[in-house]
Amino acid sequence: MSTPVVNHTWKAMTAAEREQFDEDGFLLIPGALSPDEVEFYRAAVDRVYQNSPSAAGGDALHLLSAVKNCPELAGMLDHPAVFGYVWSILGWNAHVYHSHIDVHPTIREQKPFWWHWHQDGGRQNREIETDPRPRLSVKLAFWLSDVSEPGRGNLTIVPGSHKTNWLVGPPRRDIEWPQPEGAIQVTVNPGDVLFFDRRIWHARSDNFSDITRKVAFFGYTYRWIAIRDEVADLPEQAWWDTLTPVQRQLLGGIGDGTGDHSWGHYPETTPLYGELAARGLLDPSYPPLIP
Ligand SMILES: O=C(O)CCC(=O)C(=O)O
Repeated sequence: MSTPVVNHTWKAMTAAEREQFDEDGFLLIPGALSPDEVEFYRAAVDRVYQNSPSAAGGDALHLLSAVKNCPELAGMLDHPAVFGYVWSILGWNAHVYHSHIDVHPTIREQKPFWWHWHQDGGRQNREIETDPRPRLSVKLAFWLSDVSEPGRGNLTIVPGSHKTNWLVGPPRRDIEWPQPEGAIQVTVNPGDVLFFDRRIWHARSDNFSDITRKVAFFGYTYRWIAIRDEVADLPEQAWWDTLTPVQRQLLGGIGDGTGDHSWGHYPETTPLYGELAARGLLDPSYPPLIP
């Protein structure tokens, strides 16, 4: 497993990007992956799909714990073309709490209606009382197939909806209901990355095209929020030692089991803090990045 070499300098998001992200709830980063990287990651995802029970019937695959199930994707965790967006928002005390690989072949027959619209975070949306809800997590979607036209299983979003707690929808998810006002299908090319606020109202859409949709999602949050992915046995895997310390942090593997991973008291033993400090990227004016 050797990921194509990428030469990107780590950089913080610009003030203009931060403003746009705050306003729209997402940023599209075109061409974040090189064609070689797209080929490498797509081949890895194809292998996972072919080895899954979905392959026999040409069914969709929605597989959680992306790196556990496809270690070749580890380079996406802290991909230098886009990781700066993550730490610029969350700071250094972060990990990946939820990730998934999605393969959606062509749909030949219309499926029964299902209202897929949601904000990420599950119970966070019921159990936190503020309006708007706090951001808490952000997500990167790495697109590996051509979704440059609507109807290809595009991610559908309502731009600017991330500070709205309630989206008008059906009384039950299986009751037909029109798309929310302002919804757009995000159009992307292989290698594009979408960075989004977990609160943006979003939904998967059906793929009626001949192109199988392939994408990997990585959700990042603070280390004091539990990891939903399966990570407990990762340090026992043969490939674990090939990861960088930052990648291991992102997969929950820092600390001696006494609790600091999920708390983050100690910047000096937290790899992402060390990397940002060494690169002069800590920022006294932004609380999550104060040196
Ligand atoms: O697969 C998609 O387009 C939607 C993904 C999604 O709903 C999510 O990342 O929460």
